[in-house]
Amino acid sequence: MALLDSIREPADLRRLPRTALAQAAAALRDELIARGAARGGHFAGSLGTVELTVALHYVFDTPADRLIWDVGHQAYGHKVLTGRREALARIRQEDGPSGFLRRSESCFDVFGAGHAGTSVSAALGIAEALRRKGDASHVVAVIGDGAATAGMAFEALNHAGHLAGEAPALRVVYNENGMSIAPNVGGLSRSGDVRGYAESLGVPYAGPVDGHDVEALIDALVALRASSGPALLHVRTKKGCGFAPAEDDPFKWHATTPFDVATGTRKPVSPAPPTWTACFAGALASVARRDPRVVAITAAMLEGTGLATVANRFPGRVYDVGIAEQHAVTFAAGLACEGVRPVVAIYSTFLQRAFDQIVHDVALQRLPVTFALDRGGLVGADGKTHQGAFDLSYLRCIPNLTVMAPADENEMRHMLHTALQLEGPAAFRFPRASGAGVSLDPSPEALPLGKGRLLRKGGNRPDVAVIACGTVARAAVAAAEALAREGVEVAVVDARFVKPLDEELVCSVAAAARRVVTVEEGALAGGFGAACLEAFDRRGVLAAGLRLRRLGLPDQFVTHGDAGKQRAAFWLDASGIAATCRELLGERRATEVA
Ligand SMILES: Cc1ncc(C[n+]2csc(CCOP(=O)(O)OP(=O)(O)O)c2C)c(N)n1
Ligand SMILES: [Mg+2]
Repeated sequence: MALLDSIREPADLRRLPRTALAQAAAALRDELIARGAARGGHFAGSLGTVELTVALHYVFDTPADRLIWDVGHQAYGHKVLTGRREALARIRQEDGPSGFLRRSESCFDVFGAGHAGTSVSAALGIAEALRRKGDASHVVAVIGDGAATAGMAFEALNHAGHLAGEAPALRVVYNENGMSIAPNVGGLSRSGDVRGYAESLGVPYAGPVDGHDVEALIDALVALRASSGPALLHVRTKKGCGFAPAEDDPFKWHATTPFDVATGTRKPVSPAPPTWTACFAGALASVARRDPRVVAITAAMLEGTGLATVANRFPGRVYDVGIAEQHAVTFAAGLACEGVRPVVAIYSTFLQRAFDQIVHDVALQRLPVTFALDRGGLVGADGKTHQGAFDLSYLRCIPNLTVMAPADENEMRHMLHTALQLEGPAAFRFPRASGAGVSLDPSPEALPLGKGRLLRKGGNRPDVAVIACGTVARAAVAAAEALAREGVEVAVVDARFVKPLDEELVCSVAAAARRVVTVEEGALAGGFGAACLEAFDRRGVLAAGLRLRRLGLPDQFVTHGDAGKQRAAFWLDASGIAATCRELLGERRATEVA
């Protein structure tokens, strides 16, 4: 029987002779390479932690001992060893396991993750709770050098060092591979003085140990387990270890689409218009060329935000601050104080981290910082931790902030330009998707502030008005065209601005049609439709008998799966919008909508 077949859970691994563990690690690596080739997903991170995963589950009595991975992208091997080997064939798909960690998925996933830098805080809390209960189980956090650039990791270690005397026995494994997704950044990364880092915070240090030497790892982890009080073990690994293309270019192989194992060639993807990300990068490069005050900031997502191409063209004008979204925002605020025009490019989901920095450091002082939120809306395979569901709600409530959502990539170019003309802060959000492929105006213009545009008039007396925010405007037009063929006249508004909302336009269109559907790819609670509802209320349109439906994301965390299918399930595609209009017109629900 193949070795991996005999390991259904970590207890099986612990029954193996120590001499069989290197072989178990080799089998695990082959498994991860085969799975990655077949399905894609996060890749190089988990190849680097293969021996560490085997050694951790061998030395610690999981799940009684609590093993807490940071982020989760490097824990695919952990998933294999904890009974999810077959399930991994469906990872990140609707019916399969998450690409990160979830308490609901396995008792071995002690703490859910997806965002970086949480493991040490969570582990310290768990260790303290166990101490209070008199439970002597061990608690181990595994954090990468990239994740450790997050402020929370410093805060947690600092706290652990302070508690050292009363000692909840927190163990931290610090996995240094020189990489975040891109090459890692930071003074600690440069100096490599992990000992100084730990000891200066009062946490005893051990290491460094070769993270691909199972024997050495086991010895080091046994010593770590025996330590009293907090302790940090420094492990050195190679990201992508054991798969040559990933070792050579771990940046490219952080995540992958399916590929050929023999050659490392990725399966071709069908041609599509440039992504929103690429269009944003192009727009940013052109404003950077014209305006020397413009700089850009990323929090460890150089490639994901498209800023890598801008950095190549404009060396010294792009800052990668590490996984430090809070710092990114306040750093930008500081730059803006002195006349620099920073563009902060952060995914919708990660900017959640920096809410108070946006409020207290940027908006309150009206500093002209531009926020470009990529991955606004449904993100597909990354799932619950990464959905761009909340940005419109969490930005809309902040005074002084202009909030925009482009319907297509041409409009986004104008919005970036508009934001950079303003005296105060502004944000715009766009989705994880290919662009619409529209042609781009030769030079961007400043859009009139707080003005939407009527995309379709729907005759003199429309039957329904659809007021759309962002990319759903295109689906709204398609819905209106379908309804026109049925003799229903639909007006369509592209709101452009969530704030200041074009109240004049939305209220006049609503008053004329008396039936309104608002559409947004974001949380309904506090989002764009809620902004319209407030305007309708304030201006008496509601009281005059408006019939209103708001389409958006419900009050739940949306899991991983196909974003297109999810869009349809939430009625955010053309047929869902059309069906909602028919419903408002008193017809029965269209049967074609699931
Ligand atoms: C708050 C937050 N920002 C950004 C990311 C995106 N991200 C996922 S993994 C990763 C790099 C993590 O580096 P490290 O912990 O060293 O793991 P490695 O990939 O080197 O194994 C980043 C930036 C995230 N998950 N969370
Ligand atoms: Mg790393």
